Amino acid sequence: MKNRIWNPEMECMSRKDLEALQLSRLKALVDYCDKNVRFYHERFEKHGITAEKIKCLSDIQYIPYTTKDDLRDNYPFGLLSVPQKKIVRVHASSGTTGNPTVVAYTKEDLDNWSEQVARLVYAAGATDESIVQICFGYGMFTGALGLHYGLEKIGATVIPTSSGNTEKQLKFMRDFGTDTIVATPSYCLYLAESAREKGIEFPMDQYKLKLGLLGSEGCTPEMRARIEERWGNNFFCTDNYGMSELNGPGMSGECRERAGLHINEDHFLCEIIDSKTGDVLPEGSTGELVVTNLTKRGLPVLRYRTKDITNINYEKCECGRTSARMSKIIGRSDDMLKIRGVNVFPSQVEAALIGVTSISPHYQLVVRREGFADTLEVRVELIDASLLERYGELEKLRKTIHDKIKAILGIEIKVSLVEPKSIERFTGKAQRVVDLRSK
Ligand code: DLL
Repeated sequence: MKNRIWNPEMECMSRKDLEALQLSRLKALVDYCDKNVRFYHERFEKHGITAEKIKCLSDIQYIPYTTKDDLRDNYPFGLLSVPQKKIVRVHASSGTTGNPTVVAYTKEDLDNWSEQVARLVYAAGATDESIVQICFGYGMFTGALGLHYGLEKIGATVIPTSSGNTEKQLKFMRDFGTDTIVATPSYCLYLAESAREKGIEFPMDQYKLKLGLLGSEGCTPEMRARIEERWGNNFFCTDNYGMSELNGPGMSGECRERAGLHINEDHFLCEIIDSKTGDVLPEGSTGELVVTNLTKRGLPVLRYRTKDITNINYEKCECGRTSARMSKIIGRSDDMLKIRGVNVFPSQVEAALIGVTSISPHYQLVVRREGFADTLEVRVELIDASLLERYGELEKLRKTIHDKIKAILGIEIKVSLVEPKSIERFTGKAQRVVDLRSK
């Protein structure tokens, strides 16, 4: 399939023109926040920041970071920059503790958001002929409505099935001839497995799925290969990244080259920082992504600390776009597990597991404190329960998995092989880690 570009003027801009646009938008945003958001006004005053003092993009470093706690402390509407009557939509993302993070959109914000998503879904291969089933939960989560509006913008036929009810999802897929799915990678895989289970009644060739617009959680290349193989029929999926505080989906996504996630740089100014020291890192470094949403007006965020670990490549892509590309998210600086001094990301374990035969791709990491040491148990589901009765084979499999994970993480772990379907399934983001250390 040829690489198609929704908005060539913006997506293929020269870096010089792009940076000039970013600078003028940054100055306008600083001025806007200064005049309209007390929180930013007070911060700017304290640090002597004014729009006139921003002379080049790197002057952004004089602006303090905004964090999730800042949004929570101003719950629900303390960071609004317009009277409530100008707000046309509110979303929220729940955290593990404290108040949810509330985000709000003006009419103009929704238009920008749809444009951002339209570019990415078009780059992935969706068109006005696509029939798209959105299996993200509609509600306070930004995923469903974000993709919904962007896909409608390009003229696709949108089927808002929302999350859950797997039987019905599969029925609509077959009956409506759905060719594109929007879901988390884990749910997309779960649907494929469920479709295969019903294989005799409804053979796989009854499904017309060709494209998966996946996102909202990590997906290793190995996991992606598994999803594509399970759906078969040349199913192709892309990784899409975003977060509620930055509108939702629409910040970045893969094109058909799948060589990094294209950032909508005219809207999002990105930096990579050292998450411990807060220092901005040189181009090409891996670290925490910090994003300024240059065009957001309802509830603007400046230098937002995403906690997501990635790196950015500024070279032109084979697809023709000049926009920078971020690598797949390597992990979060805060879901990163530190086990006996070693950083562990769930995605590393996933990469080790996929490719091992006889196990399903469902796994769980259980962290415990035993005495003074932290221990990691990796629970992995078998495909065939009868293996549990064949001790020799079971032990061999356990050792294979153990050695693979140990080689990657460099620490001792315990591997438990558990019965098929005993690890909880999620229709939203999968919860891979059970941390029992504080219990
Ligand atoms: O997950 C927005 C979204 C919806 C993106 C649908 C893509 C598709 P939140 O619920 O606020 O927003 O969660 C944001 O999810 O900081 C990442 O840690 C993680 N995340 C999102 N997309 C990816 C991805 C939406 N493609 C948080 N890969 C972010 C890895 C992702 N992690």
